[in-house]
Amino acid sequence: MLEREMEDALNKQINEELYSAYLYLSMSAYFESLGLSGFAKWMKIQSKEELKHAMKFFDYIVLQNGTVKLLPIKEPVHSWDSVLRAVESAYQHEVYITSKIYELVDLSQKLGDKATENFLQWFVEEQVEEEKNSYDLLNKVKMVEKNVAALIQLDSIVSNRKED
Ligand code: OFO
Repeated sequence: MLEREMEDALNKQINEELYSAYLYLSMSAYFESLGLSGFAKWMKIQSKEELKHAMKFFDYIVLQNGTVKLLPIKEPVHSWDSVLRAVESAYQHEVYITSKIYELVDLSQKLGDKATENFLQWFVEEQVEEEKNSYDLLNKVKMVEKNVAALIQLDSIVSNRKED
């Protein structure tokens, strides 16, 4: 059974994850508009990951006999100044999401909600992975930033990302 405060916070996190999916889909569209189909694919896969994260929260609330409340998803940015700026925002977004997961852990501890604290451990680990993936991408883009030929080559490399 979830306390109301915990249920509300988990519902907000569903929204954060759905917004993440929206943001990465928007980045995918931006990369498509630049002709960078590899980056577009990477972001589309990331967007699908976020939907899975949202569904984990959804299913957990249901499992705990709580009520899922879907909130409005805010409009994401549609374009960025450069490839570098886009991947920088992807990384910063993951750091932000990590902070939201930590807030949920803090709340579960404050409420003595062991089940939710345990459930959130998957996300604590997942965020390490999420930050690393976007940080690696950011570093690669930094390396090739001013070299169009190298960027096109990188586009082909990142297109190898597979869905989990
Ligand atoms: Fe759901 O981890 Fe990224 O945002």
